[in-house]
Amino acid sequence: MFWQILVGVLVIFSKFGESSKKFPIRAFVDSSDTDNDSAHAIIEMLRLAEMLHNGRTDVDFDVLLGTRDLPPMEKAMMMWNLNRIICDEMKLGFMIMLAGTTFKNFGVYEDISNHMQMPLIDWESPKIERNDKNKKSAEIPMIFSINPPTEQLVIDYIQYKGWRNFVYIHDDNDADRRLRSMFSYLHQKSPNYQLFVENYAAPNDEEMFREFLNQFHRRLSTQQNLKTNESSEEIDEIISVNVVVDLEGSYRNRAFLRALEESVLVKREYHYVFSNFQIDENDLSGFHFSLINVTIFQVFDKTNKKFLQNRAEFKDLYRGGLPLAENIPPMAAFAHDAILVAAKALELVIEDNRKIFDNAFNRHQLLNRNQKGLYCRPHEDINENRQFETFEFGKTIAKAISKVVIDENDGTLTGKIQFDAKNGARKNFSASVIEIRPGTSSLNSVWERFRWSEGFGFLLGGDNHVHVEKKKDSQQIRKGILPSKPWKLRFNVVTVLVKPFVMLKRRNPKDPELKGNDRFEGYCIDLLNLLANNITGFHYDVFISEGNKYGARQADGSWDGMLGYLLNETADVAVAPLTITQERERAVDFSKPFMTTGISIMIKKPEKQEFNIFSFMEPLGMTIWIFTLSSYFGVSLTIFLVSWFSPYEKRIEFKRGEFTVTNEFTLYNSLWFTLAAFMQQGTDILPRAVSGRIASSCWWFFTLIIVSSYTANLAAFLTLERMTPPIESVDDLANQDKILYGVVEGGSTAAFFEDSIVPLYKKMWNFMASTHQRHADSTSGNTTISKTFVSSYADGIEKVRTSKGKYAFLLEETTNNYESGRRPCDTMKVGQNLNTLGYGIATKIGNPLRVSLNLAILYLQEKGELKKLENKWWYDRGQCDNGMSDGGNSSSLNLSKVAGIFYILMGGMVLSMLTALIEFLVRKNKENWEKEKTRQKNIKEKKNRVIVENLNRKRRTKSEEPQRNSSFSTLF
Ligand code: CWD
Repeated sequence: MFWQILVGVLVIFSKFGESSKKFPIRAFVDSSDTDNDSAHAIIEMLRLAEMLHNGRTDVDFDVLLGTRDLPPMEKAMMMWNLNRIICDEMKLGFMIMLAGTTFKNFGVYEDISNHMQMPLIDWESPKIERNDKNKKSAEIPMIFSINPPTEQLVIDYIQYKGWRNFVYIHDDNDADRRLRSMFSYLHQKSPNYQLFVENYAAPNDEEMFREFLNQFHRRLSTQQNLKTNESSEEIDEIISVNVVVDLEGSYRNRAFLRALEESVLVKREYHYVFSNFQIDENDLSGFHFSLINVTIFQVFDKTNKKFLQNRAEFKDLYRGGLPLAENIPPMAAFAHDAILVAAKALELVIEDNRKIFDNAFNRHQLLNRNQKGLYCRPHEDINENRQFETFEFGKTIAKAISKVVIDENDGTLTGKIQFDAKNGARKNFSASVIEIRPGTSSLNSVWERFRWSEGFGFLLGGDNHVHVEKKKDSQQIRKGILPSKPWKLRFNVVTVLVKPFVMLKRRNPKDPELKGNDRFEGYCIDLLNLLANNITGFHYDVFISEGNKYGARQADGSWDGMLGYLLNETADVAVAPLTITQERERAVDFSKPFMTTGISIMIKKPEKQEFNIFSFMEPLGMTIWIFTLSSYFGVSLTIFLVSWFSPYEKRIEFKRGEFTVTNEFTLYNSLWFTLAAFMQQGTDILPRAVSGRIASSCWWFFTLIIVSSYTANLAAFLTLERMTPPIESVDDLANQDKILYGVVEGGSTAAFFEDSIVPLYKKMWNFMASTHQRHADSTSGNTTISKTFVSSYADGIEKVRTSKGKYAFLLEETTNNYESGRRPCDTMKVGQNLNTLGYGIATKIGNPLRVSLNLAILYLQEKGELKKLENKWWYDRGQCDNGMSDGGNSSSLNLSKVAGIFYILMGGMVLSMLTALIEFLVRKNKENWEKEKTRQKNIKEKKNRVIVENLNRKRRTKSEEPQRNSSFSTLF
């Protein structure tokens, strides 16, 4: 290897050292319009071709390739900048200019080339014929295109396919001319062939291609639907849409192809023809073509032996230099051939006149009419007196280029190269046509290649060329895959009955029996409808999986349920809440998820808080009330006792002329004082002794806390209808054993817990298994714990409803939410989901329908259709008020909760009035009694007085009988 490299290097050095002629040519490589890889590959291929030529021993000159990288240029300044760059290069002198022009910069190259008579070999744009009025028809063109024009090929292809109309998507730049050229060729060839074209200009910004295609496809779909509705006979005809994409530059073509891949509503009947030689097979990798027919044209033959050998040598020589691009874009192949054409043209010039360039060089510096270099803008040059001079040898070289005929044997990569002497376009070239269409029996698309040769048309085996119109497609229709006439086929869709995904429609017994797909309704049924609207040919019959089984792997490796149907090809598609799991993914293909969910907990809704007229008491528990009441009496008694004992509590009062010792804190007053304090009121008596004050302060502090706690709780309690669930998260559930929980036996939820490595879920699985086990033992009469695993979701939900809050069920959120919104509205979801799951549509591995399903699902998702469906089946039809009571806003404080305080108030008032009455009566009674007592007393006194008077009288009468009277008076 070392020797090889050494020899190679020596060859190159010896060539430089030789005094052989070196003819400078200049390539302008624009990396702003191509990606970096492409620019790199172009430079590499230019160098490769230079080496190929310079390695030839049968010519005595080398080409000296100089490459000039063009920096990105602002559109407005492009003309000026590019012109300056090219002219600067020209001052150094070169004999042929090479460039990959674009529509934007072609004018600059064209001007310089024509005015300076500098031949330009263009590797990018197919020859663009200008209406140059100054140009005489016999004049040799200065510009030659390696990239062949495809107008004839496109027309031959259209005729070969028998298309009568096509859509032309173009860049707008040169579309008219190209179309004219196509139709003039068609007219020449088949004057009676009727061909209609519809024009669309592609957006300038490649980022907009996707949006453009979406709109385009939507429009075509509408047109197609209208056509199909107009005539039912047309149903047997494929209404194909043929699109010729004519974009400039590999970058735009590739971007378009990418957008096409991402575009929704792409249908199988669309046929896209990329009419430029801009797309390489490598660009197609990763593109499935499961829905779309694509045709590309190719002139680059990568299998060219000479090229491969040359490339291998080049690799060795340049090891350590530029890394070789793996992917050679077609433009790089054209650039490669441009060098070979330039070299061949120079060879022809020398062959014609060996001495022509003898005086054209001074120490490898090109002289133009004996002056160094070429000047585009002599007036700006240092030598202002210099005349404007065209390139002395330009016309000669251009003439030689027009005569060049080289092919693969000369090392070309794009076949035979020859130019039209009138306009410099390539002629007599051959191309491969690669037709790619969706596979009918597998995911792999079908590739078909055939050759086309200019002037001959399509070559099918030997030299037979085909001008016949294509026969009708007679492909076999096979079940389970997209057929060539899609509407002939009905797909079998398997599903399961699960609310609200798929349900049997209810009907009146009098109504006729429902048949086929009409028997079902639900989210999945609506989804299928949407899919059918978006995927052409997707017509289906729904059936239910036996035993309503989703699909689980059996001990022998086989699958039951829906997966089983897919695998034995009874069903083509499974549309159901089927979780995408890695185990299932190994057995079938899943679409992108159409819904995401997760395992969640379902519990019985806790009883709603009942309010009564004494609800205002509920902020404090009954024990607190009892303790408070006891404290009230206890504190009152304490205050009474300490006041009674304490001498400081006694007051000395002067009343009615005498001193008395009093204590205000009687038992009655003590009770009144503590009550007033509890009610946050004051009284006119306050303790004076320290002991009484201590007791009072403690009571005040106690009442402060109790009353503020009560106030705080009261607001929250009375304004919220609390339904505090016994558990609020999975941790709550796992860390208790009062409430049992379970899953569906053998389901994907059970598998989640069983296979989980998360300690919490493992613990839950063990709990479920152990409680279930204990149930099994209960048959022997040991335990009565109920069964935790259930056999269906319906059983699990029923169990939650009937277990009085002692059973929680773990199931997917979708069902949980649905059931929580259904009558009797007695279940609810608590906590976050335990995981994230996706439901996907399953197809048998390799079924190309998957790609269409993916696109359609993403489309429906992006348009919000899936969300709409979810709302329709979950929330719009909900039967529960989710906490909002019929009577209005539950958070308002209504009378029913606080009526008790009004009753107490009224009771208090009535009691007070009664008390007042009693007080009045008691008082009255007392007064009457006292009056009576006084009257009695008076009567008694009166009686006594009468007796005394009688006595006195008697005495007096005696004393009037002198002795008796005086003795009576002495007695008193
Ligand atoms: N499945 C489930 O396990 N729980 C559910 O609530 C519903 Cl709707 C379905 C089945 C699961 N998705 C599976 O694919 O096995």
